[in-house]
Amino acid sequence: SAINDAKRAAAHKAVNEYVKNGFKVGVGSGSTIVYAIDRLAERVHKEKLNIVCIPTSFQSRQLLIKNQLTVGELEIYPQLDVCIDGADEVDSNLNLIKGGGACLLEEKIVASCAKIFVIIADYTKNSEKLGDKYKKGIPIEVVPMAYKPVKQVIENRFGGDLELRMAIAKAGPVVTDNGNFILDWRNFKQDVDWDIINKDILQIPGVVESGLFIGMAQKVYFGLEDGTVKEQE
Ligand code: DER
Repeated sequence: SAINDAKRAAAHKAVNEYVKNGFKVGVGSGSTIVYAIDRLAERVHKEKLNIVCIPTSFQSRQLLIKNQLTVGELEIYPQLDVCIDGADEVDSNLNLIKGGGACLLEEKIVASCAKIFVIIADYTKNSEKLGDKYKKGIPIEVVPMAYKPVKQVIENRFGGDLELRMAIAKAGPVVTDNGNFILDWRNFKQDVDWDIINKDILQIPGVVESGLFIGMAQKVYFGLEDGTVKEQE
């Protein structure tokens, strides 16, 4: 499909341009990263690259192992050369909404440890303002016992509405790789200073992490419908 071709084109370009021999590479989660892991495996095999990959979820860990890539942990490699990850939406300032796959906590930790944070995305993620394209809401990871007061505090203080993310292949709410719940915050005001709002939200007791990645990404590769790749810095 055009979207999968776009994901693949962006993923391959990012891996080709940012991964070098000897690198410690943070590897994101989701569907776009699958193409990046394929290309990493191809390059390691063809070029005999010696790289270590640090996963950001059970999903990316399993994919790395399946592709016979060397898996590392932050405990051994706390400084990474690059982190490559997808996004649910990218605004004109390269601020991101992430967490559509409920992997935002480890993704933000690993991204924060990398010298360069590179995003790979198809054209449907490219927007002017956060909320223009991604309508499922800003994911916020919370300690399960606190999800109701956190929901109320954010709705009262910032507006919109937050919904506890329910699982599909499991009864009850989604439980993240780190044992937490996800609240999806919809109908939020778009003309706001996301850096300030994000910092306020992270102070609310019970909030573990938000899917607002503000000022973190240095580069985005957008796969376009015509198969080309647009780069934004
Ligand atoms: O859940 C996540 O944070 C994913 O990285 C998400 O932001 C992008 O997933 P996608 O590549 O499947 O759209």
